[in-house]
Amino acid sequence: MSLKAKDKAKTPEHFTNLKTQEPPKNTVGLGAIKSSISHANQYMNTGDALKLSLKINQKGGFDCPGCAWPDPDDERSALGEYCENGMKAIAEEAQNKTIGADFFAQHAVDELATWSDFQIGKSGRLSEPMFLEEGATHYKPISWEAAFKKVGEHLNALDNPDEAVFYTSGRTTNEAAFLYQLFVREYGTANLPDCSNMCHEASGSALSETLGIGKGSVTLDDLYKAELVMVIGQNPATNHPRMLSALEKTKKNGGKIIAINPLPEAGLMKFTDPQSPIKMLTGGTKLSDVFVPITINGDVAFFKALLLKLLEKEEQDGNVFDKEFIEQYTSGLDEFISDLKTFNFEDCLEASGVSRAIFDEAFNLILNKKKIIICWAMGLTQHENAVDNIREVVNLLLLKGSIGKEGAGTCPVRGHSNVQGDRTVGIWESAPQAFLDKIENKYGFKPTTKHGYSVIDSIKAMYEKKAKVFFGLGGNFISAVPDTAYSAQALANCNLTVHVSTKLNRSHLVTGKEALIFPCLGRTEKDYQKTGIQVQSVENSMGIVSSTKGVLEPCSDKLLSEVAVVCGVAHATLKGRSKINWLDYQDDYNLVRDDIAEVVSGFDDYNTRLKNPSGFYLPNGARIRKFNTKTKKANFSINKLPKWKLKKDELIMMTIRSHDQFNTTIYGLDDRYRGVFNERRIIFMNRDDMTSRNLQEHQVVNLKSEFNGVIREVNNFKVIGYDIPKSCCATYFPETNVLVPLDSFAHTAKTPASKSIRITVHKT
Ligand SMILES: Nc1nc2c(c(=O)[nH]1)N[C@H]1C(S)=C(S)[C@@H](COP(=O)(O)OP(=O)(O)OC[C@H]3O[C@@H](n4cnc5c(=O)[nH]c(N)nc54)[C@H](O)[C@@H]3O)O[C@H]1N2
Ligand SMILES: Nc1nc2c(c(=O)[nH]1)N[C@H]1C(S)=C(S)[C@@H](COP(=O)(O)OP(=O)(O)OC[C@H]3O[C@@H](n4cnc5c(=O)[nH]c(N)nc54)[C@H](O)[C@@H]3O)O[C@H]1N2
Ligand SMILES: [Mo]
Repeated sequence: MSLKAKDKAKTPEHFTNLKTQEPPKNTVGLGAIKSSISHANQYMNTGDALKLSLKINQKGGFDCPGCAWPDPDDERSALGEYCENGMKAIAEEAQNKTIGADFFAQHAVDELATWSDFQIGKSGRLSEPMFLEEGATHYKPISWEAAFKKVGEHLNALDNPDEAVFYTSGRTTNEAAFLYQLFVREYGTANLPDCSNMCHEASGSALSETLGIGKGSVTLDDLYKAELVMVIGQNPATNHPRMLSALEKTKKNGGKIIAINPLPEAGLMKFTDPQSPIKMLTGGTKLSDVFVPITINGDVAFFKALLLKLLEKEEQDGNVFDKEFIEQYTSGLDEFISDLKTFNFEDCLEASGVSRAIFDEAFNLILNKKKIIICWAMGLTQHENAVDNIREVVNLLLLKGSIGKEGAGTCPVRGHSNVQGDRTVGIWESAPQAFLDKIENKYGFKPTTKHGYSVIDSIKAMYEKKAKVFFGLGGNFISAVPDTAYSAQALANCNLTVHVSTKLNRSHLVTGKEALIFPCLGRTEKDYQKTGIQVQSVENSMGIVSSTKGVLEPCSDKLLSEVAVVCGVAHATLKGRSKINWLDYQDDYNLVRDDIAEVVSGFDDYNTRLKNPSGFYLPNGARIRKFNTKTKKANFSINKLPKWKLKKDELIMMTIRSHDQFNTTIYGLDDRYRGVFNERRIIFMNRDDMTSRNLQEHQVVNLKSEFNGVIREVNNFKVIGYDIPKSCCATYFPETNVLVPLDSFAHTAKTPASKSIRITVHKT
């Protein structure tokens, strides 16, 4: 009997032999170098590893597929501007093992689904297009031509283009992303959910409304010049390691750092730059001046406590707020202040879970600073009140006039290496009308003005059989999305699921009636086309667009670039009725960039400017105090305290990344900086919460979440006593996505609330 979709979607529940030790007090240094070399050695040959390490993030080299942190403008390390986890990302992509017809003939889909994500990822690079026929147990090879035709037939057979969903993950380059959204719009829908919906969507919503641009406002240079950097809900040592070098510079220039996080993440404490031999010997830099161990989702409360005390001081001394800035550039101060006054300081502080002593330390650092940067990531964006979290961050910056000047501003730290660029060039289910008008002017078809499905809406639509074809440009949809069992059924309800991928992942195993795998080139590989090797481009977290060009030979001659895949699908689907010569683009990506230059603001002379080895900055209103909001000013906002209360026995759980994973790609089974080795099925708990439940270290438990009367359950996790606030706990994603309710998401942004899930812990 074949496995049900929900069983294939779940990660296997067996243990891999947990070992724990005290978490280290310092990050990077020798451990990181050892770990990156061992990853490179294990999966790549030495020549390739060396070639890559010399070209990564170098001018004229390729953009690291690891994260979206920007490259220094002037002084890139000759050793290679890389980090341990960047090295793991490229070792994973550039591994020398490939899988094709033989592998899939040997392993049935049901068998592969019983493998762990770690095993699935280590099977090798996908090397040829594969097709899973209806009712078949194994994928079989298919030619590109037949595969494109199949997609076209399915899309053209739908009653309405809105019955198809086109997902994007944030590694897709600007060129591929632009063509993809163009195809989707010409086909007739705006169903363009993307990983950003699960990531920084809440930042985009809050920032657009308050500052008129959905992106951050600072550059690396600002970070170096800030008097104070606050790092909130972010674990840079693991997820943006090169940020630590920037923070070290902030400190060297006299800046202070406050970290706000339920976990004392090692990287927030102390850092040793692996590229500085002297630092390696002398033991590194202390990073955080104040560490605030906040309770999960206590951020609005903590900010309100700060704002109340700042207001009190301003009323006393009159020199805390930047009144000139407020007067000239902002709107809504009076309403904001009168609302703030309705809150009680003690209540807010209590709700934040922070002691008065630590509050005072943080407050004193903020009080007189005029150049403040606030950085944040998923710890703020993945809550039901995520948009409020970020609007409250903006309130603080506005009071301090800390926006649109050197050393000050917003810094949402993006995840995927081109997630920001994808949105800029049109991957957006609710794109602005001005953009759609430009498409119409340029191409002569009228894109639908109806908003398309976000990730959550897409899942519901597939579940309810309103959407019948799922196409994924990159990513690992089933493992990334919430509510695994429901979402698996949603995919299984489709007529066709298609994934454009570099590596095998669980989404290839939880399929519609028919399924296709399209293997594509990765960032590290040379992209040969008719007019020669192609360059592509990406935008980093700070709005700099730069080129990326692979250096290795493709791992198989049957791979296509993402651009070529999109052109192939578009041609096969729209043939005859398209206004666009799709196949021309794949021969010469300069043509794509010429189009982007015409359609997307900020890209004039794209092809010429891309030749600048450091890339170019996109316009950013907030940076120059031009706030493109409804009021044409920066807006203060009014935010409520979140009102959830835990039931007796309930804990609030955040799903986080270990040090050895990139989202759903599991590089290894260790989480070195948290002292966890060889196991992912663990739950970090406060030791008092363990005692009150009579739980021992490494005891095996099952976890349940209840939401609107529905109970979700996962089995087999080992308890680890950890330095985490009471009533809070943490597990790794994707293992616990099963527990994340689909209907628990950020208001207005629909980011799944995967950092605040109420659970109960049960002995087995
Ligand atoms: N190596 C590596 N690099 C990556 C990724 C990866 O998986 N691996 N993923 C990439 C992607 S797509 C993204 S979006 C980023 C993610 O980067 P991060 O956001 O750093 O990733 P998370 O592991 O989700 O960590 C969230 C942090 O927020 C804290 N936190 C959780 N809840 C709260 C809260 O309520 N308040 C506060 N103040 N803090 C909280 C957690 O303790 C944790 O330190 O990294 C990118 N870079
Ligand atoms: N519970 C919980 N869930 C979460 C999160 C969380 O913190 N907690 N985080 C959310 C966040 S922030 C994000 S961004 C999403 C991530 O969601 P996704 O972006 O969908 O997931 P990834 O794991 O990054 O995708 C990995 C797959 O991408 C493919 N791939 C890698 N490189 C390339 C490439 O160059 N081209 C193509 N075509 N494919 C490639 C590989 O096949 C690989 O298996 O997950 C979200 N889900
Ligand atoms: Mo992300």
